[in-house]
Amino acid sequence: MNTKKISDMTIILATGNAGKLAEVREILPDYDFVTLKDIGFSGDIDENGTTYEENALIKVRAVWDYEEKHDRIIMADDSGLEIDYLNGEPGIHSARYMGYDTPYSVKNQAIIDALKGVPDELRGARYVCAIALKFPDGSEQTVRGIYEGKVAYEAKGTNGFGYDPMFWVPAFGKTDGELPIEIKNKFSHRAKALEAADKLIKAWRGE
Ligand code: ITT
Repeated sequence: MNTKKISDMTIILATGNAGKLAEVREILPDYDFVTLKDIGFSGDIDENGTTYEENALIKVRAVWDYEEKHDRIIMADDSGLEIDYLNGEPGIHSARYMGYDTPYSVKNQAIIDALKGVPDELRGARYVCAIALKFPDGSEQTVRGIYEGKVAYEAKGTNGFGYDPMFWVPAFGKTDGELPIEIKNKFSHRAKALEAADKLIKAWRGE
């Protein structure tokens, strides 16, 4: 991806999710990402949109309203897991599904149990990631990435975060929990959306 270090520029990543932050940093290593904590933002952001893109825009706008100076690009990720057999749920509600504080080991097992006896061809699932960008001139853009998989028969592995132990990636015959993070970060919803976002950033900067 990038070959030169963009040292004169940082990006504010509007997330409180450490798993996302780690992946974003690894996928786009040439940017300097600062977090909500780094800028002293501790407010609650009401993610009341009806699409991933709307929610990602709500997050970047919350940071824009908080910042006095607008001298850095603001980025947000809104993402989720859509399970065909559950009519696309949990979708945009993935973080709050079964309660924010419910451990993912419990959420993952509940989904596997809900699909007990469901054959391979009906176990389709996908991760979706919308990235929103808000540039210092106030302009906004969104991009989306999709990562197709299946609900595993058994949760496996400890890599990644969230639903990864039950997200089966057919091309590798493993769950995201088992796959090395470099592989996930090459093919994932987040990797695809961030690759598109990187192009938009470069275009905005005239590179
Ligand atoms: P921020 O809003 O602070 O960024 P969040 O976790 O609340 O963090 P979202 O509202 O976008 O973020 O919810 C995304 C949820 O979707 C996330 O918490 C996971 O449950 C799930 N998810 C998204 N991408 C994932 C991935 O790559 N691996 C595992 N789970 C993922």
